[in-house]
Amino acid sequence: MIIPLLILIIIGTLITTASALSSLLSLYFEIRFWRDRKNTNRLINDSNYPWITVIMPVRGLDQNLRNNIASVLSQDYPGRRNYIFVLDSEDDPAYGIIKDLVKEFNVKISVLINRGRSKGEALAFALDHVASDVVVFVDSDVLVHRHWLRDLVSSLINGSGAATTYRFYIPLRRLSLGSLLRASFNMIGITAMQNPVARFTWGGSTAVWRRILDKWGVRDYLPYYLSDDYVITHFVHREGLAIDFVPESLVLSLEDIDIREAFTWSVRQLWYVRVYGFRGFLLYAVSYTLYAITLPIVISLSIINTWFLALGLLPFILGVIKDYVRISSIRALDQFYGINITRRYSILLALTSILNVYFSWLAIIKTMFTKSINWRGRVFTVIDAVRLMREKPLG
Ligand SMILES: Nc1nc2c(ncn2[C@@H]2O[C@H](COP(=O)(O)OP(=O)(O)OP(=O)(O)O)[C@@H](O)[C@H]2O)c(=O)[nH]1
Ligand SMILES: [Mg+2]
Repeated sequence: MIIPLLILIIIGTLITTASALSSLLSLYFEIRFWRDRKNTNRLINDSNYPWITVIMPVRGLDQNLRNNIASVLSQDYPGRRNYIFVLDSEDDPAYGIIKDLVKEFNVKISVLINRGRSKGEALAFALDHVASDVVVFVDSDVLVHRHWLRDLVSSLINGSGAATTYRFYIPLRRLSLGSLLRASFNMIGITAMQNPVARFTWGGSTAVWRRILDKWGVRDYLPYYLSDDYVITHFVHREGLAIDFVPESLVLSLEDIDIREAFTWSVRQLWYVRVYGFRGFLLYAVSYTLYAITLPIVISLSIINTWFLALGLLPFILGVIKDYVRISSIRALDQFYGINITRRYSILLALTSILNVYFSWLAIIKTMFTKSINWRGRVFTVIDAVRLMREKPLG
């Protein structure tokens, strides 16, 4: 009886100490990231900004579509810029909205129709119509500020191969637990962006030199992958150039969502990671399992000594502080963030990180058994994704 109890205490202490230490390290890295970040963007002469083409694939009506598109078009960018919107059909409900909206802007805009089967096919089609030095990919569900393009492209001028950023979710009309959980879950992407090893060119907002896309024939690969992020990241690495993370260009996604939809959404996000980056998925699964089992372990051990409870709660408290530091740093980047992300929302979102440990863990478990996803009305299975990938393996 004594020996099994002793083993339980030792294992329990090791697990709780590991998760307390790892959350302490995360907090340290978070503080260091925001403290050491340098912004050299505003020093570049206006005449150095290259000619760019912004490509937005669109399928369906995003909740804030009109404002999102208007923000992407209303840019304070010193160089020449074109836009390409690419839809799958004139019957798409977004088509009329885009056609109407673009009349209000005095820039060169093409609205193209590609009768394709995926986002990748739409992007490949749009790339056939690009002649500029830089391509900027942007999703229809993001709201940006006026310097978004300038800040992204500045990073390319400073020497990176691609400049990327990430999204931050805020509710559009009403705050709900679903919105908070999705927003909290989504923040793992910002963690990945802060680390050069885990960083990827996020398709929702990335600028890349066209010569890299042309040299490696990226256009020909895109239709074979459900994740454009995966393809472009691969080829920027092949080129030997850095992918830079530009927090100044963070985008906001204004959407309302309930818990059930937020869960399905999270499973879909993890499903891409499982299919295209299995090692990353495993790492994610192990670290969330560690966090998730900490609480039941310390609750059992607290029968012996209540200090175990204090040790076990530490990772959760540190997690809340880390998220609050992150959100406050984002709010301080620009008025755009300070106004749209309220203080009340920041506090609630940081607190949601506790629930998110279990939400993410359940989503990871569900993803392991998910054979197909539904992405904007299209169903894709693991078999489809793997078959497609094998037809055109990344060289
Ligand atoms: N033309 C076209 N556009 C698509 C298709 N599927 C998605 N899109 C667009 O591609 C972009 C990304 O789609 P989302 O559904 O926002 O993707 P997501 O799951 O949020 O993933 P992230 O890329 O991480 O934001 C949006 O601009 C969509 O409108 C498609 O089949 N055809
Ligand atoms: Mg999106």
